[in-house]
Amino acid sequence: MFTTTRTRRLLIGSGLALAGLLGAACGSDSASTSAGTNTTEAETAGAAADSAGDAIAISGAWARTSPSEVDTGAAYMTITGGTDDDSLLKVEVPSAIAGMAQIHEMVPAGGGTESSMAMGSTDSTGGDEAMVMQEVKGGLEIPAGKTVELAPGGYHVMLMELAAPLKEGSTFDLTLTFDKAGEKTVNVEVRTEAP
Ligand SMILES: [Cu+2]
Repeated sequence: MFTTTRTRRLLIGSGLALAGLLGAACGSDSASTSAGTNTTEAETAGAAADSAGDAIAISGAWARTSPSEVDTGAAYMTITGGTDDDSLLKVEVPSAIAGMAQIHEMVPAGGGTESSMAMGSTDSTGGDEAMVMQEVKGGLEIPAGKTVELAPGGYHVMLMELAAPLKEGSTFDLTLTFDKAGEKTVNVEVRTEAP
């Protein structure tokens, strides 16, 4: 799964025009095959922001199965900005799934943040570097035309007070509220690893 994540990050780094490619790649794991196809689209990167009505897009939403001994879980997705800069203000989860949801980010331990929590080994990213997670305050920025990944080891939607363990193959809705785009509902699939 890290191969996929890294590939996507490389793609993201190479230009605004990739927003479309990433959108097209959602649902299958074809991002790795699109690396060589962006040459011509890159030329139109400047025009991408001009296309009227480009809405924020959310793809690949999934949540990791949760062990029965914890009452927290995490959900991930890819958010691609629309025509305007926007920000994700809050995430809501049905009470039948969890008591509350927060937007979190992973930061290196010892980063000087006061409100961070130590990360449990169940969500380890596999590295030796100690990471802690903290709530993203004031909204998660989604710049116009840029793609923001919520992925293991980075930003995620923290599900707290789970009503029951997240079982593989089940699904639930999350409601995302953006500053400008308003409310968007995404269906989240529970999986053991990234799609
Ligand atoms: Cu978290």
